[in-house]
Amino acid sequence: MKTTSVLALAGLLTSVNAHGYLTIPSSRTRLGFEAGIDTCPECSILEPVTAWPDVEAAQVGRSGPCGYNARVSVDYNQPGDYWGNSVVATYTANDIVEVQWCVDNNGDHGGMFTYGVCQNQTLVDLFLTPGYLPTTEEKQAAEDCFLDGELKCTDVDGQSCGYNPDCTSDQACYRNDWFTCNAFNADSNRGCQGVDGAALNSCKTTIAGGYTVTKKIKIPDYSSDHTLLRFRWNSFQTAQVYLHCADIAISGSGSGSTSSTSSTTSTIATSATKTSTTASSTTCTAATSVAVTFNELVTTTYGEDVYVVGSISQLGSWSTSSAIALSASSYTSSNPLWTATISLPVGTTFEYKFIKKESDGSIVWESDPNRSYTVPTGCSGTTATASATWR
Ligand SMILES: [Cu+2]
Repeated sequence: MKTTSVLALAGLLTSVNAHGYLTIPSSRTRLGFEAGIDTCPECSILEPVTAWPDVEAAQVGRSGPCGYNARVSVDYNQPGDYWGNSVVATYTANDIVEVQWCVDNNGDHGGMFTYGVCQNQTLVDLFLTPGYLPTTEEKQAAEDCFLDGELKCTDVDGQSCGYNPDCTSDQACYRNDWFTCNAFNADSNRGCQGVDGAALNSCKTTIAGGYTVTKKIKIPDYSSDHTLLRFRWNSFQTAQVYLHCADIAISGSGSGSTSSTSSTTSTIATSATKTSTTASSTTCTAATSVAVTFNELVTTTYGEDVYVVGSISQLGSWSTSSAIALSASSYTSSNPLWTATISLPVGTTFEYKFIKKESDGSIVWESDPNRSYTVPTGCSGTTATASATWR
């Protein structure tokens, strides 16, 4: 009986084909997967909708800009225990950064994808408020804002931005500001997996193994302590759109930059009460160092301790014997948090990893690649947080 039901389930999964999700920066979906709550991160699907050839036609409905996974009944538009409460990456305005999603071997539907940042903080705050689930109207308003805040392929100097081979010049999909997968039926380097041409299982999916899809985006000239990067993939083959978001911060690009939090009057109900901290436009004493809190979710056993080690002297210059110990004072079985706060010079960019030290003295490293971080600039008293989950 058990075997039969497993086979039936496998058959179902195969018939619906799956799919893809945002992995770098860590999307809420990825965090849900790593926490064991989401058993199929590539299965958050908006369907059936018009996904092609008009890539902007679909209304996002319940899926919203962050995605709804019907398989596990998780709505990523609302912060959960493991996502949405802190940022996973801090970027600097106008920086060029690499982002990545993961397409499943069994569900590479071709098509096009895009990234976006919505610069209406009031609207985004609805998606950052614990206990608040945005309405369908609010989800659509946010998605419209993400489309307005598109991070165009063509904004990155030197990046090649092609047209989709499955799209003809008279169709709405004929645009190279979105990123494109290769031809759906190409003999080699087909579809989205052909973008990187990476090996099977270069990223994690749960159905048939994943392939990375990597591109560069330009972070907008905007600043926010906590906002969202939205990823959207429109399928060529199926009537499906895949939506995911990651919690990020964007620090201003230069001296004297002020928060560009939008004060536009929103036409939708703003039932949430959370407000973000906005930088004062009055002069302040510039911070020379910032207290950076490193939060790592990692389940440990008695006798294991967690440390952070990195490329700068404050983090031990990669020497595990000089690594900084994290505290387990807030650790619970449902929220296995290790944390440490370290004062670091503003503007410092470094790489780092978390490590576990076993009771016998042996070291367990996180898997590659190294994490990276840039200490934000700001007024004296500025603090920052780098949150992660063991990998
Ligand atoms: Cu699929």
